[in-house]
Amino acid sequence: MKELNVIKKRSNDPAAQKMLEVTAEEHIQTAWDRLELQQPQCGYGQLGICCRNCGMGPCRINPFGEEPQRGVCGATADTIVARNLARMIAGGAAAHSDHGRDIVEVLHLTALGKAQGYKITDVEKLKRVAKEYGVAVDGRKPEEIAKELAEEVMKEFGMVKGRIQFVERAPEKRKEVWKKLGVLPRGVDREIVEIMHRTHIGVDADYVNILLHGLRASISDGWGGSMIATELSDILFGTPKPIESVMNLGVLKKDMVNVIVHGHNPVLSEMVVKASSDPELVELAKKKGAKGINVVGICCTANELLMRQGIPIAGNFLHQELAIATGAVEAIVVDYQCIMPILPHIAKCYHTKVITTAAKAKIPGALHIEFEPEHAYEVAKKIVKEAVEAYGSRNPDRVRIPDVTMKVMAGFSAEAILQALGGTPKPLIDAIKTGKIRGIAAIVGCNNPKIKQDYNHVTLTKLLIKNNILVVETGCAAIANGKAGLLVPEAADQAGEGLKEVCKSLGIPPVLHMGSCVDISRILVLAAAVAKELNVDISDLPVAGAAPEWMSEKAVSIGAYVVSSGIFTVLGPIPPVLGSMKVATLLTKDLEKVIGAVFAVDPDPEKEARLIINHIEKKRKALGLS
Ligand code: BF8
Repeated sequence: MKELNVIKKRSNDPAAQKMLEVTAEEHIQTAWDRLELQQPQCGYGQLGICCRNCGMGPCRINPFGEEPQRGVCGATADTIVARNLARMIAGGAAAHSDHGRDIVEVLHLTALGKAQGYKITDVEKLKRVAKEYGVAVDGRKPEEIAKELAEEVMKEFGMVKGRIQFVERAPEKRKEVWKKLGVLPRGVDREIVEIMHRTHIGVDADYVNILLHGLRASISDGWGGSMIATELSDILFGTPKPIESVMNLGVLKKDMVNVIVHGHNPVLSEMVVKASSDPELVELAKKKGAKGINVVGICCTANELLMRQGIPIAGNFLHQELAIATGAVEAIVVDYQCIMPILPHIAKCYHTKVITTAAKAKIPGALHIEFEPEHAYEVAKKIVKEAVEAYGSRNPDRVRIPDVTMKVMAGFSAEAILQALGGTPKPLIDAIKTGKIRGIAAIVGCNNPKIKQDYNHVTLTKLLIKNNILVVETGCAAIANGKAGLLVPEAADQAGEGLKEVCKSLGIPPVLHMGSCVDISRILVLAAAVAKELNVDISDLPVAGAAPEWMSEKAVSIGAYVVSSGIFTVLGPIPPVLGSMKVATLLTKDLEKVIGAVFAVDPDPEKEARLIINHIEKKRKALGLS
């Protein structure tokens, strides 16, 4: 069995620590074990200096300055590192944006009356977004507006219009920067495809040119695909408002059928939640001896459901294997992104069914029930029924649910934040001006077994709020801090005096949960609103970003569009760029002159906090604030 001190080094979360004892006892390998087995990891890969982009390779560059210094085609380390990083951005932007496209399709089908069980929930937002797209709203039914809006939004993906509508939401000064630099995105798919073209053998070899295009594609994610996913999800399922719930593995119930929804797109999970209260299925669950059906979430699909419906969250990325090992999960229902292909292998040790639902994301060993919006409710019922049927095979002797939960308050969409402030960002700006709030930090991103689970998120967040920096969060970062008790109004007691006073007067936590990873677009909208009110660029604001435990390509795209939006961003794990000092210098230094922000990298959360505090104070000074 793994020694306790090893387990404690793996996760900061008491529920995870408990489950790591169980997995060790049961000889179940987890991501942490597999990371150990991968050591030493490939040095060329870590530095970003291997290239597999053609059949003359794979090539690698000797990092010690000796031969080979070029690939077979003659590509240098600078070209190879830039190409590899750009391809990571393409992967991330594609994932977010394809998720966005799926939402557009469901909105379109809903408008046509062809999507079973869906409806347009936020008509006010539908009209607001439609107006941005020039779609007439007066005297029209919501369905008519939604149909035309969905068709207009669909054009954003190719290059029918040659520009992305939501980019107009950025402050004028930011758009000028993008225009001057030639990085205004023309279409979401266009920019992603162009990365793949440029990084093909024998196309773009200029590392600056490659990376600038990477930024362009990332902007098409943040201000395009991701923003589309967020805004259209709000129209379909409702714009989040402050809501209370609970987090961590203790949300699994010993005497109920437990269904975990995991992945990203709310079109599946919303319907699973609906089906779980279907009287026919509840009756069946009771017949099987359960008290009912308990739906909880993992990863960003969890955030989507928490934000709009207050559905409890079982955990973040590194909790997915541990949840199955509780022995209390009947089904883990997944769509796409951040789903470990190991899940069916672990589920085999229990009665758990892993159910894949997306045609584009099948996993060997899983049960595949294809999700179609046209028959959404029926399919969701079929999925939940599989879970209910599995309850009879549960072995009660193997059920070990850690008794760990934490209360949270979530639901802070940009609209909800503005509403809490009285309809304008002015009170927030005033608090920043007086120095009660020194600035705002967005902490986002994943878990990564290279870093003690949640430790960097929680340590960094605590240090920032203590220094009167309001923290906004999304994704697995928000779940980390929710589990740690920082997403409740009482957490204001851990904040500095000024932030504490503001939070207490508004009754809000010092750490605001703004949603899933595509919802980082909400943070962009908020930053743009503040910058417009002050008549400055986003890069002038006392604002910073951080991804202290990032691991996915989506996080790379996010980092790129956050920096492109003018926000200084600190990364925990080192990205694979150190094989080229020129690329590393461009990202951490030279970008400042052209785009007004840079990356910094530090795996130590205390140093990350210092970097952010210094940056915020520097920006305050430049704005003439004390
Ligand atoms: O999109 S934070 S591990 S779940 S990639 Fe994945 Fe990272 Fe979690 Fe959501 Ni975002």
